[in-house]
Amino acid sequence: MKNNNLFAALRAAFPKDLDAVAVETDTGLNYSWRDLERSTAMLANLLQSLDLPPGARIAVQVEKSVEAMMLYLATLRAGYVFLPLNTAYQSAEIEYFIANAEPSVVVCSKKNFGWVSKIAFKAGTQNVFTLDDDRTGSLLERAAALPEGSDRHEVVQRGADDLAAILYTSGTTGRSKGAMLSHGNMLSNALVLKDYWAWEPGDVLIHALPIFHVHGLFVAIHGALINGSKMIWLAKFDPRLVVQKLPEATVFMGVPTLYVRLLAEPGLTREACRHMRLFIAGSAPLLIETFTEWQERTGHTILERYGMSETAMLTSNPYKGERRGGTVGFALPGVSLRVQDDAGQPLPTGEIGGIQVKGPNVFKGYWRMPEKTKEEFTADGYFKTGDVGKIDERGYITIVGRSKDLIISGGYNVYPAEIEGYINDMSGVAESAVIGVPHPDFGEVGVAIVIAKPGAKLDAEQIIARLKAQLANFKIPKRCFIVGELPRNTMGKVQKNVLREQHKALFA
Ligand code: MCA
Ligand code: AMP
Repeated sequence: MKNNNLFAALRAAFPKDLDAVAVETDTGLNYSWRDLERSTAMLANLLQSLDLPPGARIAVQVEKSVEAMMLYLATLRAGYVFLPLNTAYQSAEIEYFIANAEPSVVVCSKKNFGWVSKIAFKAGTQNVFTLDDDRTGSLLERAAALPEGSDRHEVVQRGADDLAAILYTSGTTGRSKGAMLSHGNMLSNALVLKDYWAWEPGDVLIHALPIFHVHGLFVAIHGALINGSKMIWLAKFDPRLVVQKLPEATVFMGVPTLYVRLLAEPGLTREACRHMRLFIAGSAPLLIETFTEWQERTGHTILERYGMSETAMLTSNPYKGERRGGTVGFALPGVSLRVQDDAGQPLPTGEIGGIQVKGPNVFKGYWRMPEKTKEEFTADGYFKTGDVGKIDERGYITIVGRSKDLIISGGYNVYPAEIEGYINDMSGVAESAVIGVPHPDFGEVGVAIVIAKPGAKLDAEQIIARLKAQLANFKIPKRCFIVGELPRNTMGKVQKNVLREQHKALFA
């Protein structure tokens, strides 16, 4: 029987020479394909030795490292479900994810072990480990202590519909939802992109993104591995280092903020990019100014694509044809994409409406939220993305906005409802509105507008400081204003568009 485990497909693409370098790091440490094979086998054996139930979730909140990637691959290999968590998340956020996902294993950093393990034990998780930053009792140390032969492991049999990962994505109302992605979802997307972006032998990817979201974890890692390509691995995005490494690479992927910061590097020249084949951008809108300036500076045209946690990649500008700035290109092969009006009727070419999608890449639903899942799909099986856009006569798709109240800041999603909830819980606050405004570095950032209760005195800086103590840093509004009232329409609804207009030049 064919094994549909995603890892089996990635493993099959490893080059013949297993001693060649698979991952080169910025610390000078290199990992061969054999290292990937052996370490993932050991970690998979270790996970299996824990006697976990089928479908067990492995929740991981660790700094980016090659070992963290190996843990991801080992989880696939052993047939469990990977649950990556942003390192910026603080205790309330982690508490929610762990209570909701009920992982059998939690892996965290040494510095967070105290509070994370407390949360995990409280939620009934018996297995809490560090990865490798604390040699005693860490997962890697345990794996190394396994009996001889533990570096061999037969990839566990999985079906295409079996779960491979859960990615939490926030909702416009209520708490985060876990998007369930299967082995088949991810493999189909990886194979389509290999072809669409014309990956070729000898390609080398600069990996500079975090590995707890779709872009860095799936698009970048699967892209390189399924092509047997080497990765130049940066633990943290450093524009100078990226420019230095460009002559050794052929492919780069980044959110728009990475491109903006690279353009500020004097070393970014045509000469530095001479060896490069492809620059790919996504996760947030790429400004036409960035697109054009990049073309002028480097001679390369950035290829913009569009995706979501629930669907992986949906559309892409073409590799060979015209890459049109301001558009996200065409629906990928196998992806059906349509634009509908609010009444659920298809719209003619060029008209703006809700983007809906269907395809082998579309997720299996939200973890333990069947009702929510049902709401987000149409009767004929299309997923409602919450993005608003149009398709032109040549088939290019443009995203013009979002029907979901969402801010995308430096490629990270921030849900105003979540931040407003925290502000509204503070004493003396009557209500608040969090809006996104343009920002030269992050594309968009949050700004909080707060109304005090009668007689209460509020301090904007204190509100920001309190949020910082509770929430992931990228969610913190960059500015806070205390005002007398919020603009409302005749229905009494806060007019966020009016607030956005008022504050649009704040960071100009
Ligand atoms: C950091 N800060 C931010 C952000 N990142 N503020 C707003 N938005 C952000 N994204 C703030 C911190 O709170 C801190 O503020 C200060 O900046 C410095 O923090 P630091 O961590 O040092 O920042 P950095 O290292 O410069 O990070 C910026 C970054 C990072 C490199 C652009 O945000 C990043 O890696 N973004 C990529 C996100 C990504 O991979 N998204 C893909 C999602 P203070 O000093 O006040 O505390 S996948 C997706 O969207 C879909 C599926 C798709 O299509 O790909
Ligand atoms: P996430 O929840 O992190 O998966 O974010 C997915 C959202 O990011 C999408 O629904 C879009 O709103 C946005 N997005 C991703 N790629 C692009 C892009 N190239 N242009 C505009 N928005 C994008």
